[in-house]
Amino acid sequence: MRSLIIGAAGFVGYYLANELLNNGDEVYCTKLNHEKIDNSKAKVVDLDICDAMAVKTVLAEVKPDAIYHLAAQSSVALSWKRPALTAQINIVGTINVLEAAREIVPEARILLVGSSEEYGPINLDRQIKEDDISNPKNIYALTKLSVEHLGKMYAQAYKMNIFMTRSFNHIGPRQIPQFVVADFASQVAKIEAGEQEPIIRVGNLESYRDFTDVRDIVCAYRIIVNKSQTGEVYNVGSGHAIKIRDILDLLLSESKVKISVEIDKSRFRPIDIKKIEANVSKIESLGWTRRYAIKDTIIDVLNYFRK
Ligand code: A2R
Repeated sequence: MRSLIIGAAGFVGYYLANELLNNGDEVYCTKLNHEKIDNSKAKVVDLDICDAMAVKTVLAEVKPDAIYHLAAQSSVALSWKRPALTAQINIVGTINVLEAAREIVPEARILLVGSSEEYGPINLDRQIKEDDISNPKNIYALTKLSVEHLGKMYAQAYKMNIFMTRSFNHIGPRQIPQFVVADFASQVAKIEAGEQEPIIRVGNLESYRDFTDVRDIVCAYRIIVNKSQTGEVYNVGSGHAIKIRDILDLLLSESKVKISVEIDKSRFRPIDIKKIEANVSKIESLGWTRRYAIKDTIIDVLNYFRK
């Protein structure tokens, strides 16, 4: 299978390229002009998805059997500051990918990656399912829900093979410290190295999130592309919510030095969700199971920042 990863220079793209190569795919990766791809076995092409003609040119050159569309403006914080840019990249960029695929590789199997953020501030005492209501409360989440609807619409209108995810928090080495586990782990590593005073600054520790190792996430993406029916949406997560405080406590217990904790209210989100946990029975029905214990992954992230 010839697979094209669009937006492969990001956090997930690195792991997805390895996952597909390890499973025998021929892998093409796109990146922005200023980015680098850390993989000698993948073929690399520059592509800005906001350029509709350039997307068509890449698809005509590569002729992929499968397209994994990861390219996005993926920061919630930046989506508030640059809403039009976020919509341009996430919505118009995805339309450019879908239109190019419709014209050039209409049989290709296409994955559009969405987010658990699409569900919004739910208040459930059970796991959330794909057919529960979405109520996005930030610009990023709204663009991702739009992408999901676009995918369903193209699948139905043009009989294309398109699958969507609502991916829950994923973590692993190489993630940037804008995300909570990487943020805490990088602070612990800096304190150990004497680069930060022995105080860790944190936001809301009382919420629960569903964390999964990024290597399990990309395995789910490969399985969806290979096995799913068109038009389907999948929760991709672990099915186990962890309290943010427990992640911090684990990292503090692993620290080589004594660290105190300071709550920084500026790190709180204006609208936050107390607890969100994925129901993953739909993705499991395709044969996917989690392989990585999340505590081991958290320690891997700490060791990554120590290096
Ligand atoms: O924003 P940058 O410079 O980090 O580049 C990101 C890239 N990207 C684009 N690629 C092509 N054309 C564009 N106009 C464009 N704008 C941004 O997409 C980055 O290299 C990549 C997305 O990777 P990350 O931001 O690291 O996201 P991650 O964690 O790999 O998540 C993959 C997907 C995204 O759709 C997320 O929204 C979703 O999973 O959670």
